Parts: sequence; structure tokens; C-alpha cells
Amino acid sequence: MKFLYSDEPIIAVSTCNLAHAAISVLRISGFNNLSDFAPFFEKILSGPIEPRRVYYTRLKDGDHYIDDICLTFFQGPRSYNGENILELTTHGNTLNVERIIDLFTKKAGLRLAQPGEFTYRALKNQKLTLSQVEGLDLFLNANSGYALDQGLSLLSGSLHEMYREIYELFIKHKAALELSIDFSDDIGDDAAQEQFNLTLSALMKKFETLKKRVEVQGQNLIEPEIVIAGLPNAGKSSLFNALLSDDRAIVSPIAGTTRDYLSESILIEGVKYKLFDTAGVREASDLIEAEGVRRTAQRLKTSFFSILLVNPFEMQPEFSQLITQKFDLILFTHSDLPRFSFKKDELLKQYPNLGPMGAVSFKLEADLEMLLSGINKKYLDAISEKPILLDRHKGLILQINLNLYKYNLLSKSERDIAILSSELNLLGHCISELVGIVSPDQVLGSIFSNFCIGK
Ligand SMILES: Nc1nc2c(ncn2[C@@H]2O[C@H](COP(=O)(O)OP(=O)(O)OP(=O)(O)O)[C@@H](O)[C@H]2O)c(=O)[nH]1
Ligand SMILES: [Mg+2]
Repeated sequence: MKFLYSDEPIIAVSTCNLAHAAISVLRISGFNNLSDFAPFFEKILSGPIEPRRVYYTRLKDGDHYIDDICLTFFQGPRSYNGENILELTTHGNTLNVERIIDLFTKKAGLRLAQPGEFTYRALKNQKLTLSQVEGLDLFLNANSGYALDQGLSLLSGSLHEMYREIYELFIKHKAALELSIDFSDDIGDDAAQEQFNLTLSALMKKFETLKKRVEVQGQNLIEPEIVIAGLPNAGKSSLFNALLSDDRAIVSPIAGTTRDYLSESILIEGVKYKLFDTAGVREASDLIEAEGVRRTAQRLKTSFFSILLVNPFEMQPEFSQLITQKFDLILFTHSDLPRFSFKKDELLKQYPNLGPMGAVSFKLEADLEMLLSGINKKYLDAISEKPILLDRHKGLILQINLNLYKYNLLSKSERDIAILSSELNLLGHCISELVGIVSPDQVLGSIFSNFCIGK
């Protein structure tokens, strides 16, 4: 976060850096005089450049013709971040883009922007609140349609509106409390009390709908993880490869082939998950394997969807310990082998709990669809209540809930206005943080660390 206090003019590529992209957008921000750039553009720009109009021109380095470009000028404060911004649409070849950046940094006194620096300036110039910045981050890094929608909703849509409404209701209530302290003689105790009650119940009612959206589930839906676990030789890596349609993990009949977890992205019904193949759980023969087994347990704890694979032909004593964890699905592998039913029944007698937990025999090719639709169903169920995705927001909403509850109780019994005011201030602090009006430095660092250069 070196850039926090800098306002030098900066430049960066704002489109993704694809080697063969047709076009690329470069942004220059924070300069004072547009005319400083005149030597870089050809004569058609001899007239004044009107803001928000696109101009086609030729970029040059002295007499050297560099590229045909389009440029648009956004005059601060009416721009994305409140500063003067010049957007250049150039041809996308990365070499070309690097040459243009080089030209402006070496000959126009611009500095290469750091990740998130454009948006940080938008926050600093109050063009965006902190919550909107987080919404933008969610939108840009979304792993599903739901996350895209929520990112947008935070950026400028209904969720942003709801936060603002809660903030405004809070301000109205604060005013009602002050009215009852300072002006009850003028308007009368009853009228002041009525104002107090009305504004508080409006705030609580509005907040109730928001609160429901953090109570629905505890899993990480921003980057949901699917974890395949089981004893060695259960067929975990085989399933992992089959789901990815790729020979990504080594499969072998030697127990303990996978010694640490592997992960890959997988797209299921428009949602990007992280799929994990883990080390088989058993009494480890060395330190590395022991670490692998410990990591399996860790992955299971944070998983969105966990699958236990059971090969009834290869049991180990550690199985009893493994099944104390909660799995979304238990699958029997090796169902193509003779004596499978016999082995499975034998196992179910020993572990009767496996049956009711939904264990099914599994034929790799045939049942992948069933497995994928089970995962998708869980995701759809999880988002049906429109959960809030961002942890900072979830934490603040729960904190506001607690403060509001305490404040409401106090307001019914406490006659000491000083105590009531101080409780209301605590509540106000949390609500301001949720709306993003207060921007504590510690949250800024973690939010902006996610941003790419050029945003
Ligand atoms: N017949 C049969 N063989 C299977 C099935 N699933 C996996 N295998 C075989 O079982 C052996 C072990 O499979 P893996 O996928 O490597 O098992 P794993 O659970 O990853 O094992 P570790 O990495 O050692 O923990 C390999 O030889 C696979 O080809 C199945 O459903 N039927
Ligand atoms: Mg394996």
C-alpha cells in the first residue's frame, strides 16, 4: 500500500493481458494538463478535446509512428475516480502495449500504477464507498453468476441501496434521540418518545431482512471447495481425474500414491469450484505422509462439498476415525469387481451408520452426472436465501445485530441518556463501516491486495 498518499500521474493496462487480444485499454490518471500529451498524438487533435468523446488518432514517439488508437478524456471530478483520466484503446499485442507504456513512463513522466491504485483514488475522492470497492472486487473476481450479481448489487445495486437505507434510518434515529435529550421541553415528552420508538422500530425492521442473509450458511461460497477423501486406494485420484477429464493425478494400485493434496478448478453448471484430491488417510509411515494426512483433515473442515470414497476391498482401522466427520456424499468404488456386494454388506454390518448417511455404489463413468448434480443442488440451496458472501460484511452484520439488540433492551429500561448515547455510537460505528463510510486502514490493505493493476 505504498501508494496511499501519492497522487502522481499513473498509467496501467486495464484490460486483461492476453497476448493475442485485438485491443487493449490503457488508462492514464491524475494529470493536470491534457495538453502535456499533445506531442504524442497526431494533428487531428489540434482542436480542443471534449470530455467523454471518442477520438481516433495516431500515437507517435517523435516522428516514429507507433499505433492507431482511440482516446477518450474524462475530466475530473466527473470521472471514475474523480481525477482527470485519459483512456487509450490500442492494438492488443502485449509487445505493442509494453512499448506504449514505456513511451509514457519514460517521456511523459507517468509512473506505472500499482494494483488497485485507480480504485483507491476513487475511494479517496469519495466516488466509491469501501463497500462499493469490495463489490467491485467481488464482481471482477466472481466465480459464479450469483457472485457476479452480488458484486454488482454491492457496487451500485440493491444491496448498496439497502446498506444506505439502513444508514439513513440510523441517522434518523440518532436525531430522534438527540431530540428527546435537547428539545423534549419544546415538543413534549410524549412526542419525543414517539419519534424515538418509530425511528428505532423502522431501523430494526429494515435490518431484519439483512440479518437473515447472513444466517443461512457458513460455507465459503466465494471459492467453494469440493474435497475427495478416503483411505488409500479408495479411488480418489481416479475420480479426481474423471471429473477433470484429464490425467492430472497419478493413479496406481500402490496405497499411498497421493501424498499431498492436489487442486484444480472445475466448472459445474456455471460455478467455478476448487476440486481437491487428498492423501489417503492412514497411519503415516513417515513425516511427509503424516503432514499430507493432516492437510486432508484441514481441507475437509473448510470444504463446501465433501465426498468420502470407500473401497470395500481395502479397509484400514483408520476408517472408524474418518467416518466421524460429516460428508455430503459417501460412494462405494470398485463396484465392478466380483464379490463387491458381499464385501459391501460385510462393511455395512460393521459400520451400520454408513447406509443411512446415503452411501451409494459408484460406477465411475455412469455416475458422474449424479455426483455433479448433487453438488449443483447443494450450491443452489445455499444461494436460495441470497446469502451475503463477503466475510467482512457478514461479521459487521452480526455485530450490528448484537449492538442493536443490546441498544433496544437498554432503551426500554435505561434512563441514563449518556449510556444510551454511547451504545448508539457503537452501533453507528459498525453501520458506518458496513456502508463503507469509515475506512479503517487495516481493511484497506486486505481489500486492495486483491486488485489487479489497471483497476
Ligand atoms: N476395478 C476398479 N478399480 C478402481 C476403481 N477405482 C479406482 N480403481 C483402481 O484402484 C487403484 C487405486 O486408485 P487411485 O485412484 O490411485 O486411489 P487413491 O484413492 O487416489 O489412492 P491413494 O492416492 O493411494 O490414496 C488404481 O489401480 C485404480 O485404477 C473402481 O471403481 N474399480
Ligand atoms: Mg491418489
